[in-house]
Amino acid sequence: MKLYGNLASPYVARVVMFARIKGLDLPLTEPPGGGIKSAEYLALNPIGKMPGLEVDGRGLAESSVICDYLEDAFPGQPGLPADPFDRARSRLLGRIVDLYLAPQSGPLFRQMNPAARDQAAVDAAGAELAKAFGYVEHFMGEGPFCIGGAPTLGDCALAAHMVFLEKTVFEVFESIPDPRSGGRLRTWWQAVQAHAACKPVVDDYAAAVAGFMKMMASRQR
Ligand SMILES: N[C@@H](CCC(=O)N[C@@H](CS)C(=O)NCC(=O)O)C(=O)O
Repeated sequence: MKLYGNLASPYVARVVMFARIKGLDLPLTEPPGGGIKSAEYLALNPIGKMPGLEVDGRGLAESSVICDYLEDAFPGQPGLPADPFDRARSRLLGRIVDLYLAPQSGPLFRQMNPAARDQAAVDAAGAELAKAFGYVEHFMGEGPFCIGGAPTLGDCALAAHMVFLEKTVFEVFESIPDPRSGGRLRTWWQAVQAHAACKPVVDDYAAAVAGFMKMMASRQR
């Protein structure tokens, strides 16, 4: 089994963290043919995005689906809660990330350059992010993790995306606050940072995104 991609992607970071909380040894591998648009990689995953998983020569795509596969194939150390409703809530948090948080990044990326910024567009995206964080907090349990006392799929999706937003939004747009400054998301983040499987992925991923942002800034000059 091979996990393709690199840690500059929040979707790859989601799967890497999920594999770690399950105690799986699943190192990241360079895509076959040298990249995600190579003929070899596209033969496995014609979507041409990372992550991709190869299992006995067969390809699988989409980070949450890959996590679901890992959970089914390696049930030993669980990556989802035991209770069916809690399992659904953990998955739902991943869906909220994908459907309501992630779509705000495109519009905000276009406003990166302060000299050419449309503040109304920033404010609109910021309002959508605030709404989405409200959905997240609504469906989180008491914690400290998203659902209970151990990290599950929802934590992996949210933690990776939170780091992405930290580097690409909260540190860039003064008007968009980091929701981890207080309340439930603060205690959640403290738990993520204190967890032996989550923290190294968070740190490695943060370094990768910081490098990407530095490169973007140097291009703007
Ligand atoms: N919904 C996908 C999103 C994956 C995705 O967008 N990956 C990006 C990296 S963050 C990618 O591979 N982009 C390359 C491209 O679109 O050509 C998932 O959950 O795996």
